Amino acid sequence: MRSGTVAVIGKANAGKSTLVNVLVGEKIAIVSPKPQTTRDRIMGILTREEYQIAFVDTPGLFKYNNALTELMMRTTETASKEVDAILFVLDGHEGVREEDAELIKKYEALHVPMLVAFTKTDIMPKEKIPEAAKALFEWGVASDVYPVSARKGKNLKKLEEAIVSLLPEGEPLFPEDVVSDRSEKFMVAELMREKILLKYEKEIPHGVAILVNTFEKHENGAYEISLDIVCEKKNHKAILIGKQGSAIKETASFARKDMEKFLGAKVYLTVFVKVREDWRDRTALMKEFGYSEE
Ligand SMILES: Nc1nc2c(ncn2[C@@H]2O[C@H](COP(=O)(O)OP(=O)(O)OP(=O)(O)O)[C@@H](O)[C@H]2O)c(=O)[nH]1
Ligand SMILES: [Mg+2]
Repeated sequence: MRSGTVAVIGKANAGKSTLVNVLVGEKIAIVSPKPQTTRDRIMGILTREEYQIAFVDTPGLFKYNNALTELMMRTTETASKEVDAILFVLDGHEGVREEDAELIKKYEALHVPMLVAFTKTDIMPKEKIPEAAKALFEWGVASDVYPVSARKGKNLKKLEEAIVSLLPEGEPLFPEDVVSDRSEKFMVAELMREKILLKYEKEIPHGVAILVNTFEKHENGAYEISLDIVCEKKNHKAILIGKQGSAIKETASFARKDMEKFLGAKVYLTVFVKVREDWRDRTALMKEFGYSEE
């Protein structure tokens, strides 16, 4: 039996969380077209008869501009050093540059077994794929490059097999029915944040934190969930709520449907929008909202 942990690393928006979700076969991490969607390390565990891969999804690499993103980058750095292997995810359709190769080589220098997943190949011209792999090689990247499409499920079996070959022999680290190291309550907060990322523009979603105050399962199986959507500016609050609450109603309803799908039960959701001025630069508030060094 092979078993181990694999850090999934790459620039923000590269497609890491999408890839982890597809490989595990369940929604472990939220996904959006905006960079910096993932804020925590989240484990997604794939168990098969002959192996277990514990993927560690990480916040995408991004120049930081506040205490929260700085913490996110530290989270990613730590994750890359505590694993059996690294899966570096590169957005294929963005086109590769020498700086990508330099970044990959920085992780190769950690001397952890590593592979490169060259993803989103479904939205790039086919002939560009070998060209990109060759360019990476010429810039000195030593890791094997696997072109894949998470969206179309292309080449994933090959990638999975290659990942397994990097893992040590050993017993599974997690019971076979466990797919994530995160709680249902955490995922519910993340689903709320995902809908905000999808519905609002610019800085607003990046300045939002979700605080779940009530998470209760009633005897009839339904969940009662109450949460705060904390934003960092008064004018953000107004936009989040919208005219007569129309925007927030729509967003909450969108989130509730996904929570019901995830929990497999009816959800009664109450949301409040609050302001905590510039909380992303205030470590005490960050900690209160769940963002601190573990
Ligand atoms: N066409 C296409 N789009 C993809 C693919 N994989 C991911 N995407 C899209 O790329 C965007 C970013 O995906 P994420 O999985 O959130 O990226 P990430 O690397 O986790 O981003 P951060 O968490 O912000 O670092 C989303 O809009 C995805 O739907 C793919 O294989 N093909
Ligand atoms: Mg992500």
